[in-house]
Amino acid sequence: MNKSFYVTTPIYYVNGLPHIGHAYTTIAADCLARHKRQRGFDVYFLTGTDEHGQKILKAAEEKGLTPLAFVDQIIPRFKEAWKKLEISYDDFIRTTEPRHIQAVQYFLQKLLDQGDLYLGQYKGLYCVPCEVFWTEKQAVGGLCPDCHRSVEVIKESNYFFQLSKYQDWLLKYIEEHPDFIAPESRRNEVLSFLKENKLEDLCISRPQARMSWGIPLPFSPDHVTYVWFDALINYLSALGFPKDEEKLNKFWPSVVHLMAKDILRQHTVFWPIMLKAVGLNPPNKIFAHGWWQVGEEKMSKSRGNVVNPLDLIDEFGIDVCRYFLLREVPFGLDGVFSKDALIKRFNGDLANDLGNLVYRTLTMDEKYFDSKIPLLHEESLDAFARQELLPKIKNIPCKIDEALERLDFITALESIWGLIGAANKYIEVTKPWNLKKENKIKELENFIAILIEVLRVIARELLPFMPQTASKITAQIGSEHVKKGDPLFPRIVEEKK
Ligand code: ME8
Repeated sequence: MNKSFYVTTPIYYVNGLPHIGHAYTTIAADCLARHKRQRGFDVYFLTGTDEHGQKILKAAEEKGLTPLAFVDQIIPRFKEAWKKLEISYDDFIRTTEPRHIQAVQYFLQKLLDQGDLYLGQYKGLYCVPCEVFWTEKQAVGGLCPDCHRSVEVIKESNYFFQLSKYQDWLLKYIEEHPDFIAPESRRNEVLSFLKENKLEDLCISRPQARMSWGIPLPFSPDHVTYVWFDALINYLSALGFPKDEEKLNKFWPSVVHLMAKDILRQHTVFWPIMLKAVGLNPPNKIFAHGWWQVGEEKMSKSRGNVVNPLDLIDEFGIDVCRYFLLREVPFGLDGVFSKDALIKRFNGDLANDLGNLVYRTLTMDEKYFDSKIPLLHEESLDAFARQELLPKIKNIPCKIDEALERLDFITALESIWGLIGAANKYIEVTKPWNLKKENKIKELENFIAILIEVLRVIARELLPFMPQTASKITAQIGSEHVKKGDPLFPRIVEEKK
């Protein structure tokens, strides 16, 4: 039986269009999904949209539309963006779908029936744009600590979920499972939060009279579900929770949830406790990456400083964007987005290293062997090929597996570029034109054959990261003959500033 792998992105708010930040998480998830598929796993890759809550209601009102009409207009824009970025998701969940609403209502009813929910009075400071309640200590000067806008005082009767009951269990669970929250810095952050604070019970409803756009509580139609409680359950509703036991057993809990650090607390505190309460295991891994910034600021819709991934694709191509985002910044740290940095990667790693290797190899094969691919005789390879190329060819899959297990995209890519570098060096030290001059045809055949083998390995291993480039290379080195096309990455001449 195949092993299963489930990977998710956050479900994005649809009060704006996707930007580079959303594309980043989604590309990372896509890369993992493609990698695992390639290694024979049964993969379920989920993305989707978070469509309830005050933020969406407000955005719809501003456009003079009902919330559903508003979200229905935005969803195709998300799907188009993901299509353009070659995102190979298996499922796209919308929180307005019946399958999700049923799952949320089942969840709530179960919690109520087993005594985990109670009706109480809520008084709090609420940030409308962020949809988050803050304590007085957090909302310094009456401002939301995240977006720095004014918070509102809200008093109302609501349902609460007893998080506090599960605090000790959660702390112990995190301590005993070192790989559950990554990177390490985020794990430590959650651990100190849990050690230093007593969890307050979570207010999981909103009065319908104040905020009507949400999933009604099955036992109290005067209330709708708090949007975060609703949203987190998407990871289960996509698996057919609670009815589809087969799918659930197959993919839960072998899941990696990807997101940025802004929504770490909801995923590492609320979510595992919610799961525990309904008798399910926590997810295998929660990985919170860093933020793409523009200058000193986080890139975000509300700050209006976003880079549209579609514009970037039009200018540089999909694979260049994918490569840049995964290669430039360690997954887990913040990074500053700049076109200059992208062009530098393009001209260096892509044009000079990869593009040149492919083009030179195909050109030589065309010139020396009329595009026919010579046979490889491993036993008579020269010392450089045996010592520098063969071990790399053999070790790369394992190195990539190990690196991607840790979501270390850079190390995975570096192992591919290590082989690219070695192959380029091989061309320089071997000087094939001399082999030709000296009529050393066997050596020349082996030289080209091993380089083509290198390209094959590169195309295979690069596929999860740069699917278009990988297929182009594969097509160029067909079965018996090569088909040299144009250079893959013609250098970009930088404009003078
Ligand atoms: O939080 N850098 O949705 P959202 C990197 N609906 N990643 C970024 C980013 C940036 N500057 N900006 C956004 C929500 N992201 C909820 C999620 S899940 C059950 C509910 C990415 O539209 C990153 O993945 O605000 C971040 O966590 C997510 O978009 C937030 O998306």
